[in-house]
Amino acid sequence: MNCIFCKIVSGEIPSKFLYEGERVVAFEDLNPQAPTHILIVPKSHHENAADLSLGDPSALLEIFKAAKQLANERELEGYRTVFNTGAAAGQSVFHAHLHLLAGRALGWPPG
Ligand code: DGP
Repeated sequence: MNCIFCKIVSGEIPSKFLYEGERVVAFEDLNPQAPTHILIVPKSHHENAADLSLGDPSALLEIFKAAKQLANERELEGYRTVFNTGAAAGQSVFHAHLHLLAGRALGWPPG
């Protein structure tokens, strides 16, 4: 399988991990949409968050634990967490990942 996030998780593509736990890693988004834009990624490969919830629910819990830890470390006042699911919703990497966004006013409804 030619999955870019599997290659980052395995170390085949070197990355600086901002968080590493038993089932999850986090690293900066290549194309940041806010001053803080971190991707929180399960080590196991699942196409999207819903599949992850069935295949590796512990990883889904750890993703939100990592989000809280990263937000606390950065003393973020508030932050947004997003799972894009499907190309129509903007998903471009089909390995589940949570976007953690902060550091600017985040409009609602989202674009
Ligand atoms: P999504 O569009 O929700 O599937 O988000 C995928 C994100 O992944 C997008 O914001 C850009 C980021 N991205 C894609 N390739 C790489 C990469 O090789 N390294 C890093 N750090 N981020 C990447």
